[in-house]
Amino acid sequence: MKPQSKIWMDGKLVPWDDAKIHVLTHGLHYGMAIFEGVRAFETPNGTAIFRLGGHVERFLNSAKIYRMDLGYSAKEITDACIELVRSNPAKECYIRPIAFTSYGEMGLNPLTSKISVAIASFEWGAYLGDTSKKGVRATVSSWVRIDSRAMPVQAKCAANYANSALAKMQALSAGYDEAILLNSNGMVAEGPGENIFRVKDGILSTPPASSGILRGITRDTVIQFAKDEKITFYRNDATKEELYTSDEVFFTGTAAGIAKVSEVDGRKIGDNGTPVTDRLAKLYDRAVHGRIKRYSKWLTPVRP
Ligand code: PPE
Repeated sequence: MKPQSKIWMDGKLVPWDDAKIHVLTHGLHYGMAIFEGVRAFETPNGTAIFRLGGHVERFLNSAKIYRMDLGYSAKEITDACIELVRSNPAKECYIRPIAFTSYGEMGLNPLTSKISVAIASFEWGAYLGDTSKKGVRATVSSWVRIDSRAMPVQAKCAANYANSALAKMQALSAGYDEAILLNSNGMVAEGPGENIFRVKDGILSTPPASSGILRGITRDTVIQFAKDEKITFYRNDATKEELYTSDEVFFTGTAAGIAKVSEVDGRKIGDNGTPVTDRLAKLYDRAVHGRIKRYSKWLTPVRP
């Protein structure tokens, strides 16, 4: 990781190397950390943060689900993200707000812990590499996606990512690039850090929120594109064999962007072209870089 100059920590900007916490930090031991992933892009009007409002809202909702009192309003978190990006050298960056139960007492009860809030920004290339040509080779994991009866999937909690990491390691060990997790009903849920879409006979679809997924902001962006472009779109459940026989499959996420899938468990996907994925990926690329006027409402300029 290439260091930036500042990190926002508990209300102020501190030098990158000083943003440290104690090894007995409560959240490190019990998984009590909620976080976001946001990106800032270069636009014709300078660096701008994409869909910051939606990310801050989800951050506050994650905190609410875990009964964490952040002590900062949506506006304060928003302003902190802007100030941070402005203070750091990168023109395009990934922004990681995180809130966690901090150092003080050990023992499971999180309610006695103080909550720390930090925001870091750093350069981070496409999560799954440049997939525009080769595409991602994915495999359906034997790890089942966490179920909202056990853990709230809608909260972006660090603990959820133990499930993701198990699936990711399994996929990599088997020689694939990425995992696809099914839910406890055996239906397609999502990737370890991405939502998933498929295209069959020109119809775009993605699993509904009720399938136990994180309601992705990139997923929402793609749904909005589909509406605007008059692409037929449904939220519906799919089995893994429906993925095997899809014309196109792609992942979406802030880190991953729109990442084309070229294979699922040895079945080639998209051999006959990926016109819908390519069209949506191109729109996404242009929208985040401020090149489409109707989507400029999604961009918060860092230097107004
Ligand atoms: N599902 C999961 C489980 C998930 O972690 C993400 C984001 C998404 C869907 C897509 O959500 P959105 O970014 O709002 O479109 N994963 C974040 C963290 C990845 C990481 O490895 O760290 C991200 O993409 O920022």
